[in-house]
Amino acid sequence: MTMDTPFWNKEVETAPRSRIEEIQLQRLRETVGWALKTAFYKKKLTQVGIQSPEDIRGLEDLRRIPYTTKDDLRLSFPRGLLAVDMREVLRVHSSSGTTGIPTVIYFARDDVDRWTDLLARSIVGTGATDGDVFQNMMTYGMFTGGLGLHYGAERVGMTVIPIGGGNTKRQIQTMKDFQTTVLHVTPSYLLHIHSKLGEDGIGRADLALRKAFIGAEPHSENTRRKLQELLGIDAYNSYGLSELNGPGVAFECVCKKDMHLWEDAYIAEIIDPATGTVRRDGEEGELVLTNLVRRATPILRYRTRDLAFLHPPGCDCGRTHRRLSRILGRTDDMLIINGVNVFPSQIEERIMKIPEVATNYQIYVDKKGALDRLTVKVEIYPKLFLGEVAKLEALRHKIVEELRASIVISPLVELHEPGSLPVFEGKAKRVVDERPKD
Ligand code: DLL
Repeated sequence: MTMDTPFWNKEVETAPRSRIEEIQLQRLRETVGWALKTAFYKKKLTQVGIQSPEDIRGLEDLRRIPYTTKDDLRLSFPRGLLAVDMREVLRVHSSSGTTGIPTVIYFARDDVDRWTDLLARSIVGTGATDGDVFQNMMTYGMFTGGLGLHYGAERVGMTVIPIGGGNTKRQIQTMKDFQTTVLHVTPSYLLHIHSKLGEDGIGRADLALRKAFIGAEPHSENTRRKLQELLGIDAYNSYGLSELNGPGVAFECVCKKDMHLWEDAYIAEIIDPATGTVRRDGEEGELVLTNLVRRATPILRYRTRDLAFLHPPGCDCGRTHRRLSRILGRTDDMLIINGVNVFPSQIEERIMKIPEVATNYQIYVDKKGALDRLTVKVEIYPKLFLGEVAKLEALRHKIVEELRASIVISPLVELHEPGSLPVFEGKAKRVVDERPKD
């Protein structure tokens, strides 16, 4: 079955795999040429015998190139990965992480142009059009979620409201005033916005919302479903990271069955995070990405630390670019609770399935004596607090049991009134780990 679906660049989006590989090889050579202009890659590539783009004879030669890590980027700060003269740099972005030395990415004019095109392609793939009013609730500034989508939406011809993050009352008022139809927002903030609807007399019926692009943080299929049902919209997962431009690496199409990773612009590999061995389609592992469209800061085989898998090619929409699964965790956010590995995403997946659970939660880890203690704090709907204590206790017990079934260990569960847990206007910080570091 093929869905009737719009395209931005049908020829590229539906290109045969052999054509995609041809483009990849040509662009990989080009990228290696750019990379050899940087101090960092000149050393790294020469060490493995790659001295010019011609040394890349086929796509398999990519495997000769060593991986690049976030530490490499930090150590190269500020200009070790810059491949062009500063006069050519049009824009600088950095990752949303706030700790330590930032990782900076430089964009030349053609880099911004190619990135913008990937976003226009992603937006159109969701069925959004130039008739839509687009409210960009992502933080502007150096974070790529603001300007990235802004440019993409303008290229599509949408009416763009560059409101940026935060100020929930104003967001809701603006959605009403301009009859916003499409949002760009983190899933956690959209849940928060939903919980505030109706407070100032503006309810769902006053809004014209029809779609949301949700991304920049992990979330489960249940969270997507919950958002769609609560708001009566279609929500599309969007994945990217600043090191690889930002959003527009992978985006869901109208089918909403995981995200097309734009393979004419990125080479994706899934590897075993422990050994570095490359895995096959369908096998889970760490996503490694090579950027094929950025001249000012080329990045080869970047270890994202995101765990995911790739679907084999094919989709009902007709696009041939492989789809990336939801991000299943990070190689570095795994909690180990008394020897048991726990991913925060597993906890979210479970609690969001429970209808009494409202929109905010927090995972809290500390120590009781020598043992780790995991507490899951969840907000529940206000009317439940008016019920009997026994009912609340039964609900608490039910949540404990649900979680135990998923994460093997039995957490403490605390029920909170809506609005009592910390609220995040950008990316949520769901895990608070207070265990002393030794
Ligand atoms: O978060 C870029 C972005 C902006 C993506 C807007 C989507 C929408 P960074 O700040 O560099 O860039 O953070 C990248 O966030 O390695 C993932 O761990 C996580 N992440 C991003 N999108 C998703 C997603 C932007 N859809 C890091 N699902 C990545 C799960 C995501 N995790």
